[in-house]
This record gives sequence, structure tokens and C-alpha cells, in this order.
Amino acid sequence: RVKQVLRDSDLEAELYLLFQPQYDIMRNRPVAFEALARWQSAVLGPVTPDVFIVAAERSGLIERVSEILLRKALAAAAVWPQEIGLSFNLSAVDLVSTSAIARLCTIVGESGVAPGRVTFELTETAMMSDFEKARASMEMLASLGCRIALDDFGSGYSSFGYIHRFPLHKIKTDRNFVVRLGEDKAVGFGILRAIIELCANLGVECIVEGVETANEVDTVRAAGARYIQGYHFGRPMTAVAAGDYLDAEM
Ligand code: G
Ligand code: G
Ligand code: G
Ligand code: MN
Ligand code: NA
Repeated sequence: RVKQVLRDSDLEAELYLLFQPQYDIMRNRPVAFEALARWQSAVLGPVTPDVFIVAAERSGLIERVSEILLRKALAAAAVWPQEIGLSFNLSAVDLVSTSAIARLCTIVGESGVAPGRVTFELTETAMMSDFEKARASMEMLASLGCRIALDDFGSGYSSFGYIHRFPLHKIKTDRNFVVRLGEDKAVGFGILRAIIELCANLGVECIVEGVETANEVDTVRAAGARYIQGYHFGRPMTAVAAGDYLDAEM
């Protein structure tokens, strides 16, 4: 049903993005926003991305969906200060299609947003689904000047063994590490600190996700974190609200 509605909908009109800040706690300012897709369906009402991204992947519509979303995300980023980045989620299906990646590169190129401001977020599941194709896609994006982030690190069977085989600029730790700081403090803290140190040694930026309270900020700071994304610094917000947020914060 979702697939059928997706096919029949005016996606250009019904898809939109919210933006969540990524914050530098060393300089006390936002450094980027992650674009998070939303679908306000005329037929189904609001549909969450977990549902409609999967439906789009399974119905051959993901390329179109990703193109529409990336254009909208770049249009928002175009009015932000140059030093503010844009992070955009790619699906596994995008990643294994050379033609899809080529089109996304073209869209970045035509946007007027410097490619160096744009980060593409990928999960390890996406990267490992077809190792060689994923690497080729990542090389294509990286050679344009875009950054690549490994998303939800630590949520699956994360391995450090493959990290150096990909052009990776950032690692985003899974929200569960911060959740576990509440329950199993010593273990959660130790793991987080180890990941942050590993990232530093690899020359990869680490973004800690899921920080909701000032207490958690203090804890992840003690673990060595510099870049944080989470409700404490801002929930996903409209493009207009993101503009106001930047006015207030910079
Ligand atoms: O924002 P929210 O928690 O609802 O996001 C749920 C999931 O949907 C996250 O895993 C996120 O990565 C994914 N997602 C959000 N926006 C996009 C998008 O534009 N493209 C893709 N492929 N996934 C997205
Ligand atoms: O999988 P990905 O990291 O792309 O998904 C990001 C999702 O995580 C977004 O949908 C966002 O709403 C959610 N998120 C971001 N920060 C927090 C947080 O501090 N707490 C919780 N519970 N969810 C968060
Ligand atoms: O925690 P508090 O009630 O102060 O949060 C109010 C709002 O201000 C929240 O939406 C949160 O996103 C934001 N906020 C809280 N602490 C900080 C901070 O240190 N820096 C920034 N930029 N925003 C914050
Ligand atoms: Mn993400
Ligand atoms: Na994530």
C-alpha cells in the first residue's frame, strides 16, 4: 500500500526535510545540520522515513526520492553561512548504483554549495552489502570533495578491520552508547572513549549521537568527544527554524 501511494504521489510537494544540528562543544557553536526526511502524504498522512525509505527502495523509487531530498537539502544549506555543513543520509540502494551516485554528484555540483560542505552518511550494512560497488561510490563522492560518514557505528557487527579500506572522514557513534551511559556507566564510557581515541588515531572525525541532557554532555566530553548531535543541542527542526537557530548561535 505504501509503495502504491508513493508511486502515485506528488513527491516533490509531499517530501520535505527537517534539520538537526551537529554541535562543536570546543568552540560552542553548531558546525552542520543533518537532513532528516519526512513525508506528509495526502493519502496516508505523515509517514516515517523508516517506512517510506524502505518502501521506496523496494519499488524502484529510491533514486527519485533521494534526488528530490538532496536538492531540497542543498537549497536549505545554500543560505547558511559557508562554514556550516550539510549531512545527508544515503540508502544502501543508492550506494550500489553507479548511475544514482553520478546523478547525486551532478546535483551537488549544480547546487552552488561547495562539495566540501556536504557529508554523505552511510551505514555499515550499506557499505558491506556490496563492498566493491560501495567503495567505488564512496570514491566518486570523495573525489568530488564531499565527506563520507559511517552512521550508527556500533549498532551492528561493527568491525575496525574494514574502516581503512574505505574513504571515510567521519564516524557517528550509535545512540545506544549514550543510552547505556545511564545504565552501565563504566562499560559504556569505556567503549565510547575507545572509539573516540581510535577515530583520533585514524584521523577520522567522531560525532557522538543521542546526547539528550547536560549531564550526558559532561560525560561524553570526559570521554573525549568534541562533536555532538542530540536533542540537548536541538531536535530535528524545519529549515526556517534552522535559520533562526544559526542566527541565535553564531
Ligand atoms: O529522523 P528519524 O529518526 O525519523 O530517521 C529514521 C531513519 O531514517 C534514520 O535511520 C535515518 O538515517 C533515516 N533517514 C532519514 N532521512 C533520510 C534520507 O533522506 N534518506 C535516507 N536514505 N534515510 C533517511
Ligand atoms: O540513523 P540516523 O542517525 O540517521 O537517525 C538519526 C535519528 O536519530 C533522527 O531521526 C533523530 O530524530 C534521532 N535522534 C537524534 N538525536 C537524538 C537524541 O538525542 N535522542 C533520541 N532519542 N533520538 C535522537
Ligand atoms: O536544556 P535547556 O532547557 O537549556 O534547552 C533549551 C533549548 O536550548 C533546547 O532546545 C536545546 O536544544 C538548546 N540548548 C540547550 N543547551 C544548549 C547549548 O549548550 N547550546 C545550544 N546551542 N543550545 C542549547
Ligand atoms: Mn544519519
Ligand atoms: Na546515526
